[in-house]
Order: sequence, then structure tokens, then C-alpha cells
Amino acid sequence: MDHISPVLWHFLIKWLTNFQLYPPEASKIAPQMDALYFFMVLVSLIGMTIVVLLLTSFSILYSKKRHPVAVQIEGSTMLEATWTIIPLGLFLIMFVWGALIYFRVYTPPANAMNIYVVGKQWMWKAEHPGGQHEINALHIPTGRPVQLTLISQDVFHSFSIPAFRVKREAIPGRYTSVWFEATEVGTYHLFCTQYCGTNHSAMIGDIVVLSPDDYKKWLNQSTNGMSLSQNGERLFASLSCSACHNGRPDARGPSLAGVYGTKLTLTNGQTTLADEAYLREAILNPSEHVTQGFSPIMPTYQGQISEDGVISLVEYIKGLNSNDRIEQTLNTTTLLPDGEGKAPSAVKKAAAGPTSATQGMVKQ
Ligand code: HEC
Ligand SMILES: [Cu+2]
Repeated sequence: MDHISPVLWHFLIKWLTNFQLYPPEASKIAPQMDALYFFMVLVSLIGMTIVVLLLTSFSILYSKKRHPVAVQIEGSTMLEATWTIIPLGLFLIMFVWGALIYFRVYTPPANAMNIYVVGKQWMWKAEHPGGQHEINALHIPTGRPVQLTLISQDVFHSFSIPAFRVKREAIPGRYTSVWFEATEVGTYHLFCTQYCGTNHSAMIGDIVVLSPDDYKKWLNQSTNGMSLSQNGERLFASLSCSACHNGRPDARGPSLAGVYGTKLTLTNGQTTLADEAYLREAILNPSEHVTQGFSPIMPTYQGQISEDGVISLVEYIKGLNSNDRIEQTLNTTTLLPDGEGKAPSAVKKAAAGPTSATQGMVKQ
């Protein structure tokens, strides 16, 4: 082919061989999402067919040749009611159907495993509870609901996995979440679907779905010896959170044991659920929501802890179920819990810090 530009030709071949009308359905929600989508396409097609048929037949039936003199027809309640009520019914079906799917996608089941995802120009960083980090990739098992808690470190990004039919904004300063359950082992595309600057199109990655056994293997291979909550415990001590949150009766701050998942009453009378998002807010903007019975003495940690550090602290606080646990942190400021059975080697790592910290920040 010499008449056609080689670039265009190459593109055409590539497009023809890779053309997929739909990405594979690789999550539990995908077939449900597609059913609604096909329903909407079908309704549109039927609507379009009716309009085109009427248009053509009327322009033939009522042409000037057949009807030289125009006749004015004034209103038909029956006709107008029909073309109002039928589409209204169809749109309401789409609305209710869509809303049901929406609530499903954005309400993670209680038994979902949680993975944190931090978006930044221009990459995705995933953090597993066990401390495994990955960049522009996410390993997950099949057959288990996975919840992602997303946040951005700079601008708006959007985390999209077409094969799972899910997509969720990663917003600076706020946790958002989405969940899915992968059904098919394989590797799928991850895209950022919110224009976020020069290299937006390179903000892509692989979602690697493994069988539960392979996933366990992967977790063991990729561990750096310190889980998120262990790292959080280290930060809790090094940032002196423990000076006020020591769990003792005369402590200046409230005990954080068991606080996760409870309803807190604030000084302004509002109640709020202490979820991940609230814990994050409480650390970064403590004066915005002061817990009843306490004075607003907690300093803000805005700018001193990276999002990764906050995630570790949140995971540590989530896991605190008794004051004894906090006492342990106080007693073993540099030591990690011995129950985990890997004290000596992990301690060294803890002291060195798993990631290089930004200048001026505490190592996290
Ligand atoms: C100077 C003492 C002080 C220090 C240091 C301090 N806090 Fe607090 N913290 C408080 C007080 C007092 C409150 C309750 C009033 C409020 O909500 O601001 C509080 C509230 C909280 C809450 C909300 C939970 C609740 O029951 O109200 C969280 C979470 C929290 N602190 C985490 C931390 C973390 C993590 C650190 C270290 C990075 C830290 N705090 C350091 C005094 C402190
Ligand atoms: Cu982006």
C-alpha cells in the first residue's frame, strides 16, 4: 500500500485487530452494568427506528403532490398522553435500575478487604494492609470483595477499570471508595479518566487478578516486613501522638482504642461516624471537629505527614482495640509488636523507614 500513509495504515491494522466493542466482563457487577447498558441502547434503537419510520412515511404520505392544500390538525390529548407516558415510564425504569446499581457499587460490603490507592501526577500507588506497595499496578484475588480507599496528593484523578465497569474519582483532601469482586484471572487495563495534566495519558497501569492462592504467594513475596499498621505505630510514637493519646485516665487526648467504627459526639452537638475518612480529618484538621469533653489542643499535622503516612496512622488506629495495645506502643517506642514473630529484622527496617521521606517531613 503506497498510496496510504504508513502511519495511518499501521494505525488501521492495529485498530482492526484490537477492536473490541466491549471490554471483557471480569467483575461481578459487570454483567449487571452491561444489562442496563444494553437496555438503554435497545430503547434508543427502537426510538430511533420509530422516528425514522414516521419521518419517511409522513413525508411520502403528506407530500405536496398528494395534499396540495395544508390541513391544520389541532391537538390530540390521547396522542400527547401516549408519547409522554411511555417515555416517562422507560426513563423511570432506567433511573431506578441505575440507582440500584449505583448504590451497589458505592456501598462496600462489610467483609471487603481494603486497599489504599494514592493518585499523584502521574502515577497510582497502591498500599496493601500488609505493607506491600505497588506503582501503576494492583494485585487482587478473585472471589473476594475488594474495597479501594482512594485519595489524591495533588489534583483530581479518576481510577477506572473498564473490565470491572467501575470508576471513582481520587480527590485531594478526601477519601473516596469503590469496591468490586473480580471473577476472572487475568490482567486488565487501569486508566486515569480525569484529565490531570501533561502526562495524564501515561497514568495507566495493570490490574492483575490472581487466584486466591497465587495472591497469597504474591503478598508473601512482595512484603517489606512491615505492615501499614506497624508503620503507623512507629509514626504514632515518633510524632508524639502518644504524648496525649496514651489511654490513661489523666490523658490530655481521648483514648483511641476502639474508636474506629463508633459514633462520636462533637462539641458542636453533631454526631459523626469514626470511619477512615473521619480519622484522616481528625489528624489533619483537628480543630474542625473537636470531640465533646475535650479542649481543642491537638496540633494540626497538615503538611507534616504525607498521605502515605496518614494511611499508616489510620490503619494503626483502626487496629487499636484496647488501651493495653497503646501502652505497649508507649513501652516499646522503637520496638514492634513481638506477637508478629519478626521483631529484630523488622525493627531495623522501621528505624530506616520503608520509603524516602520528603524533605522536612518526618520519615514515614
Ligand atoms: C497535644 C495533645 C495531642 C496530640 C500531640 C495529638 N492529639 Fe489527637 N487529639 C487530642 C485531643 C484533645 C483530641 C480531642 C479533641 C479533638 O477532637 O480535637 C484529639 C482527637 C484525636 C482524634 C479523634 C478521635 C476522638 O476520639 O476524638 C484522632 C483520630 C487523633 N486525635 C489522632 C491523633 C494522632 C494520629 C496524633 C499524632 C499524629 C495526635 N492525635 C496527636 C490531643 C492530641
Ligand atoms: Cu490522573
